[in-house]
Amino acid sequence: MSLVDLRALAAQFSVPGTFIDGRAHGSGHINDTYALRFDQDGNPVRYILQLVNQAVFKNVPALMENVDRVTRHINASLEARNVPDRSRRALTLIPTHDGAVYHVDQNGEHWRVYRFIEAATSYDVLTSHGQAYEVARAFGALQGMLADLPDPPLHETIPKFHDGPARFGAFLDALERDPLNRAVDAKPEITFLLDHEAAFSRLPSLIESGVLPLRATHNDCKINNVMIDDATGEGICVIDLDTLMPGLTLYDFGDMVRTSTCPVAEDSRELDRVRMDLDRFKALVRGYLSSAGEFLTPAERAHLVFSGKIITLTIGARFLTDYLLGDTYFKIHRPGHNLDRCRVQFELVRSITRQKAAMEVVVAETFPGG
Ligand code: ADP
Ligand code: GN1
Ligand code: MG
Repeated sequence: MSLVDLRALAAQFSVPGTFIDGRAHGSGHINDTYALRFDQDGNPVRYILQLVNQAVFKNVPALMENVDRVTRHINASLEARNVPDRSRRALTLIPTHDGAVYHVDQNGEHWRVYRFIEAATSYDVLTSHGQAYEVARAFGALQGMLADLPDPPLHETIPKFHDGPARFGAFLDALERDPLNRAVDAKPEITFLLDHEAAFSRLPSLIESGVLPLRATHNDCKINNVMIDDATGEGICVIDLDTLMPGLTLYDFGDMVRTSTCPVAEDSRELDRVRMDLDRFKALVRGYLSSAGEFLTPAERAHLVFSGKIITLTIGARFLTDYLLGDTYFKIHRPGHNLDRCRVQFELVRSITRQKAAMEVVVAETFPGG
């Protein structure tokens, strides 16, 4: 995207000051994200400009209605409790000159602008146990704030997003079609996944039987979707609200386990360094308890360890499916990137399986009586 284009897009929004420049930003796999700078009374002030991925999100107006409602709700919740520094603790959409929360360009693409959360970092790999605590506390606090979101329920921005049988079925379809003849490069991963089919229906059947409640959840609780304050280390703001919709707290917690207990990146090629670190898991469970402990039901608590395994397995399955289909969903930055990502997930599933008993003890000790 050229500077001229970014300037023209930025001009659609009610941002005070004069456009200076803009550049690609962050490491998300889905949207195109840019950091823009504006001169405001001689000071450079940043904003986030995002192109929402329409191949992934089929109904962007419905998605933006969710984001608008939720960001207002969170801002109001912080205000009601007189929380200081609120503009860094909740995303804020900047409207267009017409008062809309997104701009549609001549190609029918949807753009939005957020205030930039400054003096905070989103990490792809955590650097301390304290950060695992903070990430979990922040996502749990978001779940808590969403508990009193008034009706109607949020739109489902991606149908069947965490539906295990649907994800497994999509993998089987891809395997059968194998359009690029790539299955031959992924034989061990394919076998591993086929061996784990039974796990995919466990949480959906507990939803169906009413054992696990659907709540408004984030659904993409990877660690780089939390901004961590550079000065205090606090998980100050949850971002990436595109998949906020009715879901399971367990899908959220599972993604925290997937992304914050492993000392190497999601796409690392150092498979021998991939493992679920029990001390990080302890910090994660404690952080989650501090904000979500009050509202989690015993059934939710009972499946916290399994959630880490099933989400890691499911996201590994999605990476493998995308690899087989030619990398059309997740952004990739090298050949074989999705297969590398898949391998890390499956290695992590093995590590979680090996440490299941010790992880259950951590949960039992952290949630006494739960
Ligand atoms: P994606 O869906 O592609 O992951 P995100 O909304 O997570 O898109 O944004 C990608 C990255 O951009 C984030 O991981 C974060 O580093 C950065 N980012 C997004 N929104 C903000 C914001 N309001 N302030 C600062 N950084 C942000
Ligand atoms: C995507 O958008 P991002 O990078 O935060 C994906 C998640 C996956 C994750 C894997 C809408 O998250 O579901 O778990 O990649 N988001 C969507 O890293 O599919
Ligand atoms: Mg993201």
